[in-house]
Amino acid sequence: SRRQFATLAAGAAVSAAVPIRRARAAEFVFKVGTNVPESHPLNVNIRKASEELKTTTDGRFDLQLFANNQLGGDSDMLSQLRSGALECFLNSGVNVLSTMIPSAAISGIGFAFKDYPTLWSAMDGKLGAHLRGEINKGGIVVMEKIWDNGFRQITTSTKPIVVPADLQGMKIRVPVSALWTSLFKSLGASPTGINFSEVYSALQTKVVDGQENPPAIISAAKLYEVQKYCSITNHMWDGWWFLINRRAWGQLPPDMQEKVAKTINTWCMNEREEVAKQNENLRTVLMEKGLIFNTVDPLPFRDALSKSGFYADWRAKFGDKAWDLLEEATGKLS
Ligand code: X2X
Repeated sequence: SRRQFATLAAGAAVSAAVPIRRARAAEFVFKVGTNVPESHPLNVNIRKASEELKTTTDGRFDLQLFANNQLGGDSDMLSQLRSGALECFLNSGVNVLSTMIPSAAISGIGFAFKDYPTLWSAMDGKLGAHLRGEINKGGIVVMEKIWDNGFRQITTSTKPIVVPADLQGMKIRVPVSALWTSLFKSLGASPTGINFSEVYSALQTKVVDGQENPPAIISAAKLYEVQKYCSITNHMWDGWWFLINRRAWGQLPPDMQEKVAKTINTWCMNEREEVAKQNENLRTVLMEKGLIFNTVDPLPFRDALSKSGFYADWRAKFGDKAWDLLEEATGKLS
């Protein structure tokens, strides 16, 4: 029709005026959702993977990042992943993914991993393979390497946490997760499950007094604006699995699956380095922003967990087989 012709002509005039090469539409467009701000190494390295894949697949595969909860909070993104509305989602087995696959949460046991070497040998080894198996059984594809979030520290607006008694009755935000809630209840706190998308405002409006996250997130999400103290508890480690909708993954030809997996896992290794550096170095920066730091002796916290039955309860829930796999990496936990 004439109107269609007019529109086409206008479109042609516009593209002729803009000196860029017209990109061929990608054959496969995968959206990927994350829950942290753009500047976090998680997103920086997913973007790098995306650029590399654009080149190495000649534009056939387009990984489009939607960072910082643009697609909704973790609970929304998990639903979208399951329905296929979202092809990829970064989440840990301890976070909302555990509401669907409880057995994937075992890496979040309190004070399990003493340092990064212990942790990576477990997550890149038998424990990680077990966890990916559990996620696969739940109908979700998962990339081999887990992306680092880091060892977690407690921030509050009210007081530093030095001994377990300081947590008594404290209103603290935890992710939406039975294990996380149980951990902080066992330490005497009063935890509330809230998606990360709501954390800044929950702290600002004093719905909760504290939260717990690694320095890289405290910095990227500017939580120092609404928190005063940061206590180095290292109470648990957490990371993000790169999750993919099974049907979407099945549509990729095998050679492309291989290329995508390899690229994602390679940039993940770079992310791990950057996150570890940030979690180490950002302390000074955060102090300059006004956060008051204190170190913590973890032993009384671990004792409190043992006495409350935390380890025994979760061992019973996860089962001896999975628990033995965890303790093979960490040593005896209870
Ligand atoms: O929700 C959190 O606190 C975060 C961003 O660290 C996780 O994804 C576990």
